[in-house]
Amino acid sequence: MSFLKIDTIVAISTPLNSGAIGIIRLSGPETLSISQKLLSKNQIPLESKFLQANTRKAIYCEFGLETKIDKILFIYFPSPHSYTGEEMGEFSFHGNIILLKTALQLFFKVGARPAERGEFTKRAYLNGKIDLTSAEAIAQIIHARSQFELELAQKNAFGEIHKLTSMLRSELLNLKAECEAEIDFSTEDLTFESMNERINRIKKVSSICKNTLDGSNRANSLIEKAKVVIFGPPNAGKSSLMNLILGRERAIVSEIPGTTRDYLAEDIHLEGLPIRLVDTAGVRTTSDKIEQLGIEKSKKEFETANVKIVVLDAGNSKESKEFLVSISENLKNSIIVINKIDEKSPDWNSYEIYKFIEDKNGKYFEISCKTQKGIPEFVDYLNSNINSRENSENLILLEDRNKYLFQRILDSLDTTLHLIDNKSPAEIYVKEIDDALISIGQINGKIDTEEILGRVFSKFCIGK
Ligand SMILES: Nc1nc2c(ncn2[C@@H]2O[C@H](COP(=O)(O)OP(=O)(O)O)[C@@H](O)[C@H]2O)c(=O)[nH]1
Ligand SMILES: [Mg+2]
Repeated sequence: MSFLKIDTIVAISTPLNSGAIGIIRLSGPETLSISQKLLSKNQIPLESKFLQANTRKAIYCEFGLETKIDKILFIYFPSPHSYTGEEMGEFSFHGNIILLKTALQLFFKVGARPAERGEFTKRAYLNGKIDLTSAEAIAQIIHARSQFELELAQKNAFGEIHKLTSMLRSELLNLKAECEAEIDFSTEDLTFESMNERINRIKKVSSICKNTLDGSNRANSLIEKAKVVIFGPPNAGKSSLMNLILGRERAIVSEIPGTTRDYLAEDIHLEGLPIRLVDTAGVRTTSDKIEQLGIEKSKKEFETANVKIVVLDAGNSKESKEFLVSISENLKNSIIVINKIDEKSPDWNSYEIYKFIEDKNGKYFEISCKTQKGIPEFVDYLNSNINSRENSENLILLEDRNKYLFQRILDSLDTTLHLIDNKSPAEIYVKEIDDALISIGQINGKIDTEEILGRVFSKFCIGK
């Protein structure tokens, strides 16, 4: 039995702006008595018998102390059948922030205290409703900035990391049991075969940890905005292509070369992934100082791009070939777009442009921004190039805390292998296996410290 007094906490759980409804959550042992002080129907206070008879049902009632401030829906969740596992109340007000803040003051007046960041979820964890990785997944869902990131967060919420660590844990426990049996009972050395088996088992766990860390690094690099840069000579149709991808007239398109003198960037989503699309100034020799600066900046953008698109003018064979030669080192990682195919120059073939691109392992598309020819194929390719690049099945979203712990497990296992290699006895390396098990426990929150909890739950918003 615990003698610690648990506070009853309250917070606004919906975003702090106006909406159809705004929800206030209340959790803790005083939930029923606090709710009763604030709720009434036709000015008659609601009785606790009534509330207890109507658990988890929406009750339409009035809210306020002497003065009623709103008509609301109230739901009472008795312990342990609530988000936190405690007694809880959910109050759906009209979604006005001044109203919600006034209501919050009334809760404080009758004995609730403001919840800290993530305190509801922390209580859910402490009451065994969710493990730590699921709690983290809730924060990841709330903060996901793209469809892709959301999907990874959802996998975690459905237990991806939990499954992984449970599997690793059982492998390591087997290994530990085996070592301990050897320490306790064996007078003879292990056979070569069983030692080999042990080493393989450790290597297997190691490689799972390594793959997990790799998958998380790749996921992060996909979540970070990919920079897609459109580059090329002036007047080739770079800005036209930018506008086509964006689906609106963002960049100025004109027949005057040098119209785009600086680079233009727009943040968009392609196939659920966030990208930064950049249109640049056409590269040419010019005496215009400002245009020169713009060209320099554009070149830098191109150099640092994750996806490089080079636009050429099919009506201008000589310039196109010269441009390709000038970027030949970048050709194999660029998508070459030959635009204005509706005005293809008669001498195009004599410049052997396709051969030049193929020799350098480049990929090209013939399009026309004017007639839209070839655009769907190009956009499909661009999408698949951005999504690349990879099967999201092997990707995983890990908090820094968990990355650190997976690395710790890996380090312990490396040390174990090293010790075995040096013929150390099981007494020595079983301690490393113990360390690895502790790290796994910290990932799941089976072994908790206040410090870990503080770090995990501070990422939440108030009211979660
Ligand atoms: N015929 C033809 N003209 C185009 C095509 N794409 C763009 N243009 C024209 O080429 C000129 C330059 O286009 P713009 O997008 O400003 O080129 P940028 O300088 O590379 O950004 C404009 O007059 C466009 O209307 C195309 O596919 N066919
Ligand atoms: Mg332009």
